Amino acid sequence: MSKTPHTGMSRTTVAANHALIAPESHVPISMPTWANATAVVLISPEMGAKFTQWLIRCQTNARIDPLRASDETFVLVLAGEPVISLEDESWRLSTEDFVALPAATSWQITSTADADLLVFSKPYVDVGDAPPQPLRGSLEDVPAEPFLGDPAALLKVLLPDEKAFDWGINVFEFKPGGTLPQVESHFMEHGLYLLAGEGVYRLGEDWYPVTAGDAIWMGAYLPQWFAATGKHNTRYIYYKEMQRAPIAP
Ligand code: UGY
Ligand code: MN
Repeated sequence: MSKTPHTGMSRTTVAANHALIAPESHVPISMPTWANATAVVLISPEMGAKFTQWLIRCQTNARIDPLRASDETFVLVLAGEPVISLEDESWRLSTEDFVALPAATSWQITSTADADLLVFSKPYVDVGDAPPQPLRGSLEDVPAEPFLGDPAALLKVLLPDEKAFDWGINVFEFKPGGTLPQVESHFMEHGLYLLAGEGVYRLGEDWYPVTAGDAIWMGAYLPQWFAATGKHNTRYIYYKEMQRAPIAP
């Protein structure tokens, strides 16, 4: 049987303050308390980030639970129909539904069939107020607003911009030719996952062709800019710190 020869080429790049992880580099790992599910750790403190971004693949009878009580967790369903069970309720989710699960909350995700989850997790930065409640939504229900007035760059803000939430998770949708309006540089990090489309991402002094399924880490102050190419809209979901000073609390 013939096998395509491997060329040793990949778009995956890991630098001191940014990374691009392309799908051909994924290596799954099991977790000690999970069943029938594997994780590709796309971004983690091991590369210099202060958060973790995961691609979790569930098989039949999958079960996932929190790995660290101090971490809050955001889950976007990429495919499948998993169920999330909280202390006194459970929610059946479908593709493009999301949940935000506070730290120190007991929860479990189960799936009777294949499901793919994109997950962000990080230690919650408590500033002494009541922590957020578990939150659920669906991407289609979140209004898309022109970013800085630009109708070619539409932004969906998935979490409330309130002090209980120390992070923001947003979805950007760019029309072909749409761009970020400025080369940004800010103390907040980003973890990003391209849901659809393609484009060119400037990360520091390098420009990378990127496409659906790519993950990107942007460290603090990394100059960043994006231009959407291709004939269809490009969408990415990303994490950033919110509502906290650079050294918090
Ligand atoms: O919210 C942001 O900082 C966003 N505009 N950055 C990005 O998309 N790279
Ligand atoms: Mn940014």
